[in-house]
Amino acid sequence: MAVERTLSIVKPDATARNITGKVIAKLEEAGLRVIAQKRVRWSREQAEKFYEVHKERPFYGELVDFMTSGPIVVQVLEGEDAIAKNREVMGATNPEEAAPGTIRKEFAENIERNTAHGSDSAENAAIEIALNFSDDEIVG
Ligand code: 3AN
Repeated sequence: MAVERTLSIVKPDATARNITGKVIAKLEEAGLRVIAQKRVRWSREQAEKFYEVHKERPFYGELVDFMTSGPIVVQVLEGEDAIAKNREVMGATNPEEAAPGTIRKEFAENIERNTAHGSDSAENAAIEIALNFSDDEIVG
């Protein structure tokens, strides 16, 4: 295992319900450290760029609508095996399939409004972090 960084997003369904603290507590309890964080509202262009890999998927337009529907909290998380650990604590994409105790099992409304995002590989983590943070915003 190695110390890794990953990009995490607390999505608009969570900011709307005022539960960002509860979501972030789960990440911290799993041993992940928030080393950069900001609450922002994405433009359509930013959301389209971020989810470019999904642009051929049928849910792409709705996903962009959702991710621009309200503020989000973007974070860089750091820790041992952070990419896999973050995805483990988030749970499966579909909350109906998510394990008990995971963020999505406890908080997600459905497969789209699923509360949290976490990078799925080291390569994507680096890309997603660079899309959202400048080096001087990552403060440790
Ligand atoms: P994950 O976020 O678990 O890595 P991805 O990368 O397959 O899942 O999907 C990215 C985002 O797209 C999800 N977090 C969810 O908001 C949305 N999404 C995925 N699959 C669907 C679907 N079948 N219908 C609607 N939205 C979806």
